Amino acid sequence: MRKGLILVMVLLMAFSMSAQLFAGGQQEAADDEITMLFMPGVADPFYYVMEKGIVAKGEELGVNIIVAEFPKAWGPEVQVPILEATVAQGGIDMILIAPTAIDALISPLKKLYDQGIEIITVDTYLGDGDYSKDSDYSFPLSYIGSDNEKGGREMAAHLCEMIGGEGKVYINSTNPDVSSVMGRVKGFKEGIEAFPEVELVGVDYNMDVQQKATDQTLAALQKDPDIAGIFGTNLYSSQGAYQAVVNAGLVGAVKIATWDASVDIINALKKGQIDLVLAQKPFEIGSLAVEWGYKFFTEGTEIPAKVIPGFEFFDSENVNDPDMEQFIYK
Ligand code: T6T
Repeated sequence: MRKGLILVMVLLMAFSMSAQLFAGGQQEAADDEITMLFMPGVADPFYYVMEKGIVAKGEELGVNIIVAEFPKAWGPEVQVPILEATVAQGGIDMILIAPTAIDALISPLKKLYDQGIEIITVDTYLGDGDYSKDSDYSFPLSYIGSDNEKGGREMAAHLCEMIGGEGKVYINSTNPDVSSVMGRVKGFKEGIEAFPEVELVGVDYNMDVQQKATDQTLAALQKDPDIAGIFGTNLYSSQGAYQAVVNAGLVGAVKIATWDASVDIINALKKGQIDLVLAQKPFEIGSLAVEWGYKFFTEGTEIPAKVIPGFEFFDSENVNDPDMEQFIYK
């Protein structure tokens, strides 16, 4: 049924292209245009850069891009109403969405999929992210985003080395039910296993509220004054955590490894308030999502179940390198 629909779309596009040639290259009729909706996770620099990648690729390929209102806070209760209201306006062929929870988005997205709308999840995924196996969340075409577990493992190795292979470490994270940060925490825990003298004293969840991340990190530092290393798993966790270390007067004494390259975080790295930053590639993630979606509609190409762009590390040695500038979320 759905395959039939795609075939009709491919045929329509082919017909429209040949009609254009015949008519001397006139503009394609608007109703043949592919329309994709971008539904970000929250209003933050990471998703603003992803939007840029989506819009740029959309312009290049002639895909009509609709960008939903950016949710002001993290969570399905904010994201789902925006998603449903935007889709209700009609005309959407594909949704590129960062689901704000692994479970709560399954049913709302399945409903839209059953109406004939294709889904790609970007940055975060549903369930365990394996859309190739039979499950109630196998309907998205692909997950396009970072390998968070790998990043978590690498952050752990770097942080453990920075603290000399021994001591207490602490994690500040966003929500316990979001695939991206779940993967980062899991990878980090796996990574520190190689360092038997390193002890993880706790993980706090700030629900993507920076002030809460600061308060939690300060409390953790009061409880365990000998914490030697901190891992911030996303932008607001990282900004909140390093701020706590600054407020506590512990810059230099506590090593900080952070995820996401906001301008604030990079400036803190330049000032020596942060030691290591993992930069994801939100522009590339967005651009790839549009490109794969376009190929799916126009050529019937099967999209790989996972498309994983890499990431980059900033440290004090390369932070002023002009080649690294492109990885700052601006
Ligand atoms: O770290 C990114 C994103 O990958 C994550 O899923 C949610 O937080 C960010 O948007 C940064 O704030």
